[in-house]
Amino acid sequence: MLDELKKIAEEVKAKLGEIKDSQELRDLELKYLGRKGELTNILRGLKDILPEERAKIGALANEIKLDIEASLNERRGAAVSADLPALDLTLPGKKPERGHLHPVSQVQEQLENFFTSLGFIIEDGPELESEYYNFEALNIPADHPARDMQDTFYIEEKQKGDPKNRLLLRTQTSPVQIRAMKKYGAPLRVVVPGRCFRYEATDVRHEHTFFQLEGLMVDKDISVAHLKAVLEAMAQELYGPGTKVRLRPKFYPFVEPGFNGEVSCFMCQGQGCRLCKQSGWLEIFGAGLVHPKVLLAGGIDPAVYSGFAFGFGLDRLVMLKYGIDDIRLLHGGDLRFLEQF
Ligand code: FA5
Repeated sequence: MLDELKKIAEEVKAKLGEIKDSQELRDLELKYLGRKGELTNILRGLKDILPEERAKIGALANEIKLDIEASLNERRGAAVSADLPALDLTLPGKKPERGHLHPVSQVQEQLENFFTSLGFIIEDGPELESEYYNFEALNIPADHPARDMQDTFYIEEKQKGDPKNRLLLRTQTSPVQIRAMKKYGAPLRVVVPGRCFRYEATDVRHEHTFFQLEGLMVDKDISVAHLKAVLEAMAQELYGPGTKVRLRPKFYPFVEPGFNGEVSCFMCQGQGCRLCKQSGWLEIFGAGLVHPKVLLAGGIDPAVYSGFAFGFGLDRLVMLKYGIDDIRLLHGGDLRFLEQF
């Protein structure tokens, strides 16, 4: 038995030198000190040998066991580090992925900053709007043909009775003109960015869901000159100094007179190119002087106050800015597209 013990001690010593990782270390520990390990068996067998030999062999066996345990513990740290992959400090780090604002939000933010610098406040309105605010209050009665231009999604259960209670998805941000006038009175300077909806057959320039930005200024003696000055400053903020604005007559029931607003093409500086279809001008907004009936609906006396209003599609501005030829890409959710901005 003494020989056996010595043999075990020598074997363990030799094998410890060859250990490469913590798995091998665990195997070695089990082989000798495990429940059925070789040394454990010898210690268990001590009870069957003569008492005079038992003390001597027992002492040696215990000594060897403690020795092995100490050596195993000594090797443990090195074995665990061997498990870890080599650390290469020269490898490039992993860049955490970061999101960014949607291009429509970027342009919206730029315009909000611009208009607040001119003293405009920013107002929100409900996307689920009443028929009254979306149409009636804006001088578009139920039988008016202008409603055909802005067909929308109606909420079925809410189609009876007073138009103030009938609900639809708003087709424009203009209803917030009325809400803002009622809330703040005159004088007033407000811009309203927001989501709008129309019952459209979608194509490269039309979406059923898109964004507009509305502007409204009400004060004494407001004229088309004020409108043009503000729009020109905005166009220069968007497209650079030297950008010009031209207003051409267009009918909107809630303004009188009404205009189709164009800016000189920023690609060709008005010379004519593919973007402006050789005209030198880009059509970007609807505008006009607020109709007296609209001021009245907002609780403002048209004999004392006048105002201008404008509205444009933020998606279209983004399309122009980046040369995007299909509006449906903007809200299609394809990150390969969005990551370019
Ligand atoms: C209006 O919505 C008026 N409320 C604008 C206005 C405000 C005029 C204040 C006068 C005074 P219009 O229907 O033309 O007007 O739409 C304005 C802009 O919204 C369009 O020039 C376009 O840029 C955008 N737009 C309209 N329909 C869609 C659509 N289906 N998809 C994407 N953009 C659209």
